[in-house]
Amino acid sequence: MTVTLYGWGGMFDLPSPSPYVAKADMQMQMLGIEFDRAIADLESVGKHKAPYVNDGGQVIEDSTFIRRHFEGKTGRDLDAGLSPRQRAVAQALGAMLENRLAQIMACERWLIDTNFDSGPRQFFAGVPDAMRDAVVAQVRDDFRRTMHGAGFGRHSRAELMQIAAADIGAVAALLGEQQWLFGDHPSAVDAVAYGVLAGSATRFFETELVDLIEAQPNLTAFIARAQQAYFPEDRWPRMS
Ligand SMILES: N[C@@H](CCC(=O)N[C@@H](CS)C(=O)NCC(=O)O)C(=O)O
Repeated sequence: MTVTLYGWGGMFDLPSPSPYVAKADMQMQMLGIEFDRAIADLESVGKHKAPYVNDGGQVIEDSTFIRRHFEGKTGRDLDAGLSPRQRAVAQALGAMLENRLAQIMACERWLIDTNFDSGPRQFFAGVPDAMRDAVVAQVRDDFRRTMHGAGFGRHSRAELMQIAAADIGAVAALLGEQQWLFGDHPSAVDAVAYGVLAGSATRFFETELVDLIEAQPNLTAFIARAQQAYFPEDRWPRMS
């Protein structure tokens, strides 16, 4: 039965522009799932977000539930080697990265004009010429409002970088000299960390996030290690 992961591939010098798509891709590989990759159609799914998966006709939305689905199906646990305490740390670390650092990363891409123009604006290339500017302005306005509501948009850029520095420092301290966050073998949160850290570290964007990560050599080595192991080549179709 065919399994397809829907998202987006090679953009912004990354295996995926979305940390959540990269996470799901990496976790499905960790579980040994054979799958195809296809460009997401957000209108076709209830949550209007990617990643989502079609597993033989069953649609699973959200990277969290994609992981649960395939762990259930394979009878495997991506955190099998972790103690209860390590599992708790992994849970907290994943939440910090996805719900805070990834949001700061998104602000850097969407709210800074030069970054938006070279980056997210590309998502709208397929919108008819006559409508494109209005659609871009609307979506960007929605993003700005969402970030204001969540609180991130109320901070100065310098304040956001202070928060990011603390988060990045925490991941670097936890990783230490280890290969993966909990030792010699990758666990689920390594995929979360890869998606968010690689997305923050890409030199495609002009952001202090790059400097914050490059100041931690163990994190740049971690990103390179994960990329080599899971994304040695781009297997995603091009966006039309
Ligand atoms: N909690 C979701 C987050 C997914 C998410 O935010 N995806 C973004 C791309 S990074 C998206 O689809 N955005 C489209 C939109 O909001 O319209 C997950 O873990 O899968």
